[in-house]
This record gives sequence, C-alpha cells and structure tokens, in this order.
Amino acid sequence: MALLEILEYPDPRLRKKAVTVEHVDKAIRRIVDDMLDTMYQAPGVGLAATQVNIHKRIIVIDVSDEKNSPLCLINPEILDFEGNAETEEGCLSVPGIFEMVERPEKIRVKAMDKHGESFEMAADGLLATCIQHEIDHLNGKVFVDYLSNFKQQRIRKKLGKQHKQAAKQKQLKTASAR
Ligand code: GNR
Ligand code: NI
Repeated sequence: MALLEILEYPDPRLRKKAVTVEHVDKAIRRIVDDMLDTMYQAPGVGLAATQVNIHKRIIVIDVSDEKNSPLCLINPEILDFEGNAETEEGCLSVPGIFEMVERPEKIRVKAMDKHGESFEMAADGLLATCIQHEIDHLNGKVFVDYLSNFKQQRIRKKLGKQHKQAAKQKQLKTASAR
C-alpha cells in the first residue's frame, strides 16, 4: 500500500491533459491500488490520476457509505447524458472549498476496468456528478473553473493563505528539530 501526494490548486500540473492508457498491465493496476489507498485515506469519494501527478486516463471512485464499493474507470468516455442537477462539490485538490456546480443529471459511461475489460454503466446522483468531476480532472479542468471570476479569485486568495501558513508551520517544525 502506498499513499500518493495530492496536488493542490492552483498547481499548473492540474492543467495537464492525461493520455489514453494503451495496455492495462501490472504497472497500471499498481497505480489504481495506490490511488484507491490515497482516496480512502484522504478521505474522498473519487480521485483522478492527474491529482497525484500521474497523467494517464485513470479514475477511482467509491460513493458508498460503507466505503466497500471501489470503482475503477480507465479511459472513461461519456456516451450520453440527460437532465440537469445542481450539487455541492468539493475537491481534494481544493481543500476546504465547497460550491454548487450544475452538470448533467444522468450519464452513460464507457470505460475499462482494472483487468482491461471494457464495460458500460449508467449513473445518476452523486456517482454521476463524481464521474464528471473526475473526467474533468483528466482534461485539466477543476470544478472552480465553473465559478464566477470573483469566486475564483477569492478561492485562490484563501488557498494562498493556507499554503503560506502550512509552509510556516513546516519551517517551525524543522527549526525546532535542529
Ligand atoms: O471527495 C470528493 N467529494 C466530492 C463531492 C461532490 C462532488 C465531487 C466530489 S469529488 C471529491 C474528491 C475529488 O477531488 N476528486 O477529484
Ligand atoms: Ni477533484
């Protein structure tokens, strides 16, 4: 088991477009397992490889209450969508920020599982929101991109302060260890 470091907005690496996975091999399954560990530990209901600085089209999700339903989608593609739903979203790469985002309500998705088998599924509710949020990450998009410029600016300011504070704490810790 390995935990991966999660990039935080506005890190420019979150803007990279992930590439298609050509072969689902042992190395890919290792990434999937590490991403699941990282997602559960965070804790989050989803994680895209982009967020852990791996720019391949891999996402993991678990929206169950019991946290016993891991889902892995490799090269996910939205085939169809309908309706509209507004959901409060958060993101492990934008800690402490929660805002309403409007997206299609129901989707059909095609993807490969961790054995390289192709499958299709229908999703609605939080699962549909989450899949769309994760596919956005693979395309270099973060949920704050849907918000007004005013809100985006406020979020960057708040996270900038948090990052400064965290750096200061780290400095104090290493100073006292010397
Ligand atoms: O943990 C997460 N919760 C969440 C809530 C509403 C809509 C989307 C999400 S995904 C997020 C984890 C994350 O950042 N995935 O990229
Ligand atoms: Ni996210």
